[in-house]
Amino acid sequence: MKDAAPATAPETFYLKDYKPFGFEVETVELTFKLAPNSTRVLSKIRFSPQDNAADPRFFLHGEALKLISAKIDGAPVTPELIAGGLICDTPGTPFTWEAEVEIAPAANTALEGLYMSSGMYCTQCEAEGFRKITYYPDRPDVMSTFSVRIEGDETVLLSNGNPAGSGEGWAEWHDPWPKPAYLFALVAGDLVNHPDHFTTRSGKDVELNIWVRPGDEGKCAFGMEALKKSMKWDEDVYGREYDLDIFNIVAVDDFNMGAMENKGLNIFNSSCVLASPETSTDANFERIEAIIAHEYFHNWTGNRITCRDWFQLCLKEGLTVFRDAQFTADMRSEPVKRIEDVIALRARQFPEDNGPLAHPPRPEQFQEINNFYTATVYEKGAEVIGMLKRLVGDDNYDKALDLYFDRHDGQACTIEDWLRVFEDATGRDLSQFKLWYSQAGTPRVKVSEDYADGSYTLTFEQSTPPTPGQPDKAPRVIPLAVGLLAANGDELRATEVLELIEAKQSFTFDGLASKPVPSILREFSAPVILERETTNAERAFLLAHDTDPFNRWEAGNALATETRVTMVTEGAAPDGAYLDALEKLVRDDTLDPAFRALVLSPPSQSEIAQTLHDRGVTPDPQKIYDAAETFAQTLAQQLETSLPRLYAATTVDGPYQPDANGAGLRALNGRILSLLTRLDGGEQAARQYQAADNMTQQYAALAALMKAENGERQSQAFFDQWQNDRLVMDKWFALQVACAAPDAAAKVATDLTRHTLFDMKNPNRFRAVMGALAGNHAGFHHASGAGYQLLAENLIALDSLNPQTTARMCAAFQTWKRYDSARQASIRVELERILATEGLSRDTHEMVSRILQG
Ligand code: 0A1
Ligand code: ZN
Repeated sequence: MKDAAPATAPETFYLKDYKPFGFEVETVELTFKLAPNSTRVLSKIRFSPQDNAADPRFFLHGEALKLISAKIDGAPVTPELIAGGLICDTPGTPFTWEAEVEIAPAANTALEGLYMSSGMYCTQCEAEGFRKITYYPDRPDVMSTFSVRIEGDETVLLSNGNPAGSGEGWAEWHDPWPKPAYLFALVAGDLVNHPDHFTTRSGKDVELNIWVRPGDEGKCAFGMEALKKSMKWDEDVYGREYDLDIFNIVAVDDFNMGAMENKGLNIFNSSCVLASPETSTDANFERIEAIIAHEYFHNWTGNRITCRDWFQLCLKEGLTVFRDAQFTADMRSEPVKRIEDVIALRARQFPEDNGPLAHPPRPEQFQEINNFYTATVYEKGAEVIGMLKRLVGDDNYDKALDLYFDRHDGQACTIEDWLRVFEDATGRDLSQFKLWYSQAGTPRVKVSEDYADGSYTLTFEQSTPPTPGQPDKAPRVIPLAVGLLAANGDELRATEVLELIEAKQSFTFDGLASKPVPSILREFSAPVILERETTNAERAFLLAHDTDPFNRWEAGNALATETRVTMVTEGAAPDGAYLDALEKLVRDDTLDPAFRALVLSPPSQSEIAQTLHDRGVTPDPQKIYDAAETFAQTLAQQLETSLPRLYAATTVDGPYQPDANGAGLRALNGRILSLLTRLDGGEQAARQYQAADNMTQQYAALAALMKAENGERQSQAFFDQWQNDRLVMDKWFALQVACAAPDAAAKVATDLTRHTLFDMKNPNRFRAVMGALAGNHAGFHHASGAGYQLLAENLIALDSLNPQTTARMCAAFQTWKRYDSARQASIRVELERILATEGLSRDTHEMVSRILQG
């Protein structure tokens, strides 16, 4: 089921070329006769030509389909089969198209269209997978109601919408809400369910189910609670009610992404829904809650209001990520969620935005849309909405959203529609703001300050480095949340949002008795890089006193970065003042443990490499690794006398609960344990491992022990205990590689690819090993080039099976221009080797070409 190799240069699609489809699709009726190697799909589709349909011929997408028969209004027709679909004459008046095609789900390792995973049938149609199921106008602006009949031997036969009848070996479904084909879904398998129900605020009873393979039914309760909380939250906060009689979630083992919001039938990567205290960590629980919410929230932002075309992807994804972040903040801790999101943004989106793959949240061209499910579209797309909300204010945001739902329900929309809603609701001109959607790159905001006669002036200068295809950028609207502190820590000015609209602009605060300490970009009010000359003393002051929790953490993060940079570049010892500040903070029991854990978590080695590169220093991965080790060892020694007390004080008693408070304590406890292990050789960690009744503590202990003497033995014990649990085994695979020393990482990963439980066709397992390799900074970038070579070999092997996952993982090479010429040369060899692979997919071809060119 591999995509055909691009014989010539692959076709590029442009936003500016958008044209509506010439026909309306009134109804779609599908019948599936399931068989692993020869599923028959019968379609009966009612088309009516639109006024603008000058051409009576129509084009339907179709890929990897065997056409058995086609009819128009009951009479056989012979369409012209072309690459990517078919062309057929039509009567020029409303007509019924009928086709029968054959497909082979068991051979579909690309996991797009209808495929099989562990014996069950399932589908993935976003973005353009429906065309692998039958001939159809597979574009999001073509919306229709679907009726589906499934014939198969499986005990559970599911599709979108409401059940419309069932019997021995068949089931029928009807979805009353018009939808694009990318939201179509079908599942058939011998599954078991975890049932529940939810009463909507208007009193409608909705049947809820989580469907899983037998044996997994004990891992559904948490996901179900998350679903009910999401349904309630969307009613309370956005006024959005669920709109079908039933909501089904299915867990599948083989899935390219996290989950999919198919109408009424969400399909989840099992790693993103199955949870139990024994097998899932706190981080897993939090992620599962967020993804369940994300998919559920799509019911309104994505499904009821969808995208006109795939260039508008961030319309649904940015908004839905923003909504799920609000939900998590409400369910857990707002500042902690914000800090976590900014860490993730810097780790995933900043490298993208500042490298060869940079693109605007609304791209203007693509070869393969699957390559644009990116951190920029999702996370930066959400940041843009956060800025909009900050600029118009909370009440106006609510007003605009109400108008959006009222005005556009049932439509396929654009970013222009979205912004017009805000303009109409608030009277504000958003033409400059719109640049956030069209310009790539992370803006730099340089700050300078001046104080005289009680007046304090902040001057900001914005600029954005060139990105592929965009050498020059216009100034954007940047909301800068700023507060001012007095030297004793008192807040002189509460947070105020300054609107930077010029390339250079000043703001003055009057009536100040002395020069204040500014706290700029509070809550990370815009996705920019702030450049300001400051001192470690001032950073330490903000770490101790800032009233904005985000900026408090940010000050600590900046101190950590500075320390690490001077260790790498000057061979300096860890900064004593910073170590003292950290110690004080860690011991401050009045602070939220989750916050303390975050302050204690060092910036990633990759982030240090980026900082060095930004400052004109070529990063040496081994030196960065050594500095990280030295710093952790020094910190452990500094805290030596307090560690046992802190460990005891942060140990959670009683049965495990995956709530935010417990998770925060355990996060801090885990950080302390890893420091303690550096001093006691793993004694405490071994005790914790033995005593642990939950995966969070078991895993934390194992991770700490991996570098200690008995790491290997412990890892074997973990394997023996969990070898039959797929999701826990993914953790085991990943941890081996993540913890490997720089010169051993490639070898460890190579051995793991030869392990009997390694399965390249399972994206989770592939990512566990190869993703961990790419994430082991010093190991991946080891001077031998072995890491690069191993990843390239595995990407080449995977490409013929699963182009989508291969292409996504090519991004591991996107930072290659940061490194020295020898490393760049080794990476270039690997990228060119991938590109020269015969039959390379369009997906991977596009990614590697962009990385090489940028
Ligand atoms: N829309 C889903 C993510 C998703 C996207 C593409 C997929 O296959 C190419 C699968 C899932 C979401 O945002 O959760
Ligand atoms: Zn989404």
